[in-house]
Amino acid sequence: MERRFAGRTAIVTGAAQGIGRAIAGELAAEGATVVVADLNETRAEAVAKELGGSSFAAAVDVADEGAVAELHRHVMERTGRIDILVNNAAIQPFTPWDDVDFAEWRRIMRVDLDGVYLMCRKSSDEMRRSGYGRIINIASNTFLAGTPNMAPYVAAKGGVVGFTRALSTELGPYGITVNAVSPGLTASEGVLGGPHEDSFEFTKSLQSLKRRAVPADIAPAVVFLASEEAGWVTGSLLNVDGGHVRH
Ligand code: NAD
Ligand code: 4PL
Repeated sequence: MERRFAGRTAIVTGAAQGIGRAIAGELAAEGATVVVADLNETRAEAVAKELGGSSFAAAVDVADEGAVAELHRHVMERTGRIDILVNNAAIQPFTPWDDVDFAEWRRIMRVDLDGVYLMCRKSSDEMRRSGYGRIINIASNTFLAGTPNMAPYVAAKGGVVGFTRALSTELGPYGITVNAVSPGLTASEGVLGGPHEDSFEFTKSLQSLKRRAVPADIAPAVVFLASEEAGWVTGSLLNVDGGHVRH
């Protein structure tokens, strides 16, 4: 196994399960010290243990400015560096748009958009100091498709793509790349057993590739963008959805 990430520290938010967990696994397998950053501390601890090596768990609510600052203090104290940030944590509610009240709209924005801002704001300070960084924001193909019953989520993910482009401009001069990946419907723990489970058959009919995506289908694209080899790619959106929206 190649060890492209030996000596690197990678923060992966929402890594206690699903797509984040798959990304954390691939980065750790190639030598990264992965910070399994998640609201769910118990599951994050279990994943960190499974990753082994120098990886560790950290409890964080990405929507809480103080908690994000504390996470960064903790990671810097433990590893002295932040090379890779994967903003993967998000909530994916499914509600007819006119049943979403303003409080619910704000809750989704806080986690899915503000959380990405808060994490980028703090991690990029450390990346600027070292003159190297890789930021990968997990968007969604719902932004490209305008998927029904997810209006606040689609809006937040559109914000993530816009912020990715703006931040790539701001951080390029410091040797930091900023990219986004947009998965399509994927069988994560969060999706299985939830309201999106019923969408698999219809989504499969729209995809070029006729099966369900699993987290392992998404992780390699993220790992590529986290690698040194992706150094000339920035401000991009890489769509990974089996040919659903064909972006
Ligand atoms: P999931 O629901 O299975 O897991 C999400 C993880 O994030 C959980 O461990 C949860 O505890 C954590 N989390 C939630 N809110 C948090 C917060 N405020 N702070 C810290 N951690 C928090 O998710 P998934 O389906 O694997 O999705 C991962 C990413 O991929 C998300 O950004 C999602 O929007 C995106 N995505 C998913 C799909 C899909 O179909 N699964 C499709 C496109 C995009
Ligand atoms: C196509 O990001 O991309 C449902 C739920 N269907 O969260 C998503 C599709 C969902 C998606 C998503």
